[in-house]
Amino acid sequence: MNKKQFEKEVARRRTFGIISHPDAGKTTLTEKLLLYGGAIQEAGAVKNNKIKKGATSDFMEIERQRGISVATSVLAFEYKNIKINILDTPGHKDFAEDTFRTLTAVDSVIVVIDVAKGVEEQTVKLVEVCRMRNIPMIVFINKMDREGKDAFDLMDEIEQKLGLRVTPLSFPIGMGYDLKGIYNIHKQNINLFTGASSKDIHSTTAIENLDDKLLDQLVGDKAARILRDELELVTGIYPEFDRQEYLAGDLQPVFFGSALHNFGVKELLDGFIEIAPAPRPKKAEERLVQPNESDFSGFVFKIHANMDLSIGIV
Ligand SMILES: Nc1nc2c(ncn2[C@@H]2O[C@H](COP(=O)(O)OP(=O)(O)OP(=O)(O)O)[C@@H](O)[C@H]2O)c(=O)[nH]1
Ligand SMILES: [Mg+2]
Repeated sequence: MNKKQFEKEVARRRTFGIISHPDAGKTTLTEKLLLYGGAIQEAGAVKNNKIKKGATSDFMEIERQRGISVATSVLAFEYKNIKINILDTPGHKDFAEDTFRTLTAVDSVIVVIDVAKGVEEQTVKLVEVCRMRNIPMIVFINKMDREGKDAFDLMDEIEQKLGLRVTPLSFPIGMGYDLKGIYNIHKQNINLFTGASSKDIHSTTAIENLDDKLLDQLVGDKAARILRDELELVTGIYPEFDRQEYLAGDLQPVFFGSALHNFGVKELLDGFIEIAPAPRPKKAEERLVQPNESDFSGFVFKIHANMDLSIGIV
C-alpha cells in the first residue's frame, strides 16, 4: 500500500465508544448499528429475555446469564465506505475500570440516555471523563417508544447534570404510545414510526419545508402544529450545529430514537459518519504518535485471556 492509499485508509476509520448507565440500551443500539453494515442478519437478541438469547456483543457466558455487559466488546463494520469500530462498554460500576480504559482508545463517543430515566449516576461519571479529555460526544436519547420526559426538559437536564452544551439534530414527533416519527432537522425529512419489526430499515419521506402540507397529512394536524412550534423553539434556544465546536468537545448534537425498534438509528448513524473524527494523534509515553506514521502502531486497551481473540487494538 502506498502512502496515499494508507492515508486514505486511516481517514476512513471511525472508532467510537458507546457509554451510559446500565440498561440505557447500549448493547441494543450496537446491534442495530451492525445491521446497517450487514455485519449480522438479525438484531434484537437483547430484548426482554436476555438470558436465553445472547446478544451479539455480550458473548461471555456471565454476560448472557446476567443480561448485562461485563467487558467492552469491539465490533467492526463498513457503512458507506467508512470503516466503523464500535466499542460497546459495560455500564455497571463494578466494571467501570474497563470502560474508563476504553475511553482512552476511542476517537469519539455516543452517550445513551433513557428517555424515562434521564441522566443517571454512571453516565455523569463517564461523561465527566470525556469532558475532561475533550472527546467529541453525540447524545442519543433512547426508548422513545416509551413514555418519558419532555424533550426540552431532558435537554435541560443533560446540560445541567452533564455540563454539556447541546443542540438537537433530530426531533421526536410525540413519544411512547403517541410516537409518530422523527424529524431529521439536518436533512429536513420525516421518518414515520410504525412500530414494525426491529429488523426493518425504515424509509424516510422528505418534506420541502416545515410549511409543507405533506407534514399534516403524514402525522396529523395536531402533531404537525406541535412540531412546528417545537422546532421554532429549537431554533430560538439552541445553537446552530458547528462541526469544529463538536470536534473540540464544546458542542454535543442530540438524536432521538428507539434502539429496540431500530428507529432513529439510521439518522444517528448517518449523522455520525458525517461529523465524527477519524483517528487523531495519540499521546504515547515518549511522544505524540501521528495516525498516518508508516511504522506500525496501535493502542492496546485490553488483553483477553483464554480466547481466540487475544488483544484488542484499535
Ligand atoms: N422499550 C425499549 N426498550 C429498550 C430500548 N432499547 C433497549 N431496551 C431494553 O433495555 C434493556 C437494556 O438494554 P441493553 O442494550 O442490554 O442495555 P445496556 O446499556 O447495554 O446495559 P449494560 O450493558 O448492562 O450497561 C433491554 O431489556 C432492552 O430490550 C428501546 O428503545 N425501547
Ligand atoms: Mg450492554
